[in-house]
Amino acid sequence: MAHEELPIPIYSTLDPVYGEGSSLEEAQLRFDRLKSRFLELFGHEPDLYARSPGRVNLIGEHIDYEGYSVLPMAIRQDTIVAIRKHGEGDSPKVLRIGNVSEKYSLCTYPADPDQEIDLKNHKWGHYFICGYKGLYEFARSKGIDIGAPVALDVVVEGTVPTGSGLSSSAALVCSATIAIMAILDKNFAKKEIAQLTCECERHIGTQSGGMDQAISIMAKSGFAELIDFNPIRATDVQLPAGGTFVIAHSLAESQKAVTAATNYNNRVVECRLAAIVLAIKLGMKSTEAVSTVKTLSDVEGLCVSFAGKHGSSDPVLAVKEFLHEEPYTAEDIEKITEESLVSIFANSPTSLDVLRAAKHFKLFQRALHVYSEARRVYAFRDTVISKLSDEDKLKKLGDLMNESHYSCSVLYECSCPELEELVKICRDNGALGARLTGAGWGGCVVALVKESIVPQFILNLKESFYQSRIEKGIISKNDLGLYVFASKPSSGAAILKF
Ligand code: NG1
Ligand code: MG
Repeated sequence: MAHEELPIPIYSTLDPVYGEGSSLEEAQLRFDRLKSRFLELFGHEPDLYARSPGRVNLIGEHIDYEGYSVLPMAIRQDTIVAIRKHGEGDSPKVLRIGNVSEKYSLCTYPADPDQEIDLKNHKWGHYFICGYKGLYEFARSKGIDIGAPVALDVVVEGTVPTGSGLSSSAALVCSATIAIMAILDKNFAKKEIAQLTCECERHIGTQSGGMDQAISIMAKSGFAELIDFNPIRATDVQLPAGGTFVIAHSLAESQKAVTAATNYNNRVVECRLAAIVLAIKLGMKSTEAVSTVKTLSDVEGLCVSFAGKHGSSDPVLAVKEFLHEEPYTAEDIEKITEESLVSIFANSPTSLDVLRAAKHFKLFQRALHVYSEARRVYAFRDTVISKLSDEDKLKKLGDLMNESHYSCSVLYECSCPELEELVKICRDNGALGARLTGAGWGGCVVALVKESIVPQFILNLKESFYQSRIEKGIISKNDLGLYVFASKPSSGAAILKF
């Protein structure tokens, strides 16, 4: 059976997830701490645990929500959720969500899957509620009885750095969803959980694609995955020997849930507008384009038939022919769509926030990024499976990563000065390729480095990038290992019952 059809694995020991030796001992300590925190907060032990990893995206940035495939791998850092269910008769029916870290105070919510999430008042516990709502919505839509809501006690512990582009949010949403599913005695196919967690994380107000949840749920140890959407599917990608991915934090934190209207959601809206304008220019009626075209991948078919006349099936050609580089004003676009932007996005409050905040829209640049980045993902996969030597493969993968970064930085404008500095330092110190990873505007860089130079490479990064930040007191020397580390592809979500 394809692995996306399988349910989430259930283990009774830690080693299938955390391996042996020091990493197993470290994991044991985390579970011990989680259990004592649970006892301290709620006076009981948890019934079970669920864990889900963060991820690093190797290539394919800001294209998942446009329907294009991406190529991430899971990292060993993960989020663990400990959970206990109350009896049906117990009252009051509340969800109490605690954390091992003192940074995150106890959050309490009603045990009501229909509650609205208060977006104006952002709390860390909201991510748990995304999973909670998502699971009930999924069960309802499939006619599956998961019983009446009961009170739940929960404690979370996580090692994925937040706001770093490594998907701490998806790790929390996925581990929460799986923990709730398991405590209700259910288990669904991975592809169903990947789909429902992707949809439910949107309750937080970002119009995200499904990459993070898909990889967190479906990852396999030792492989990166090519993730396709509609329907969600994961194909193992075995990376060439001799190369290692090093992850380094720029120390600029990107608070996506808070900056959505000008950053993340803004780009989603720009892509939608680019897609509608392209569809109209390619001959679709404006009313039809506005009502049916949702993503740039929706218009690829039209682009191909246009480009076919030129002997090439590249949507980039259509972008260059029909969109202009100068930013579009709302009025420019409305002349083409024959409908106001406010009415096009009337059903999406978060898009209306974008319209209020935007001065203009860079349709040409955003569309060019998306179509060219989508191509690079396949070029990356084709390189991996090609007959080239491992050395040549690594060089080519590095080049593709560099091109991806350029496109993110110049066309998509989701970089920042700290990321630019760190990417340059990586390349100057021998990385075959380096790029921002995840949404950007802060967070991490991923660099492809020859295995033989990894220790020296990390030392050089510490000297050229982190040392001055340690001296300024921005980070402590003891925490360096949290900010720069080599990573191997790790395994996906699991349920743990001891
Ligand atoms: P981050 O912000 O790195 O978790 C986000 C989106 C992804 C994808 C990337 C950009 C969420 C949950 N995730 O990731 O779906 O669009 O940005 O490629 O919003
Ligand atoms: Mg996230």
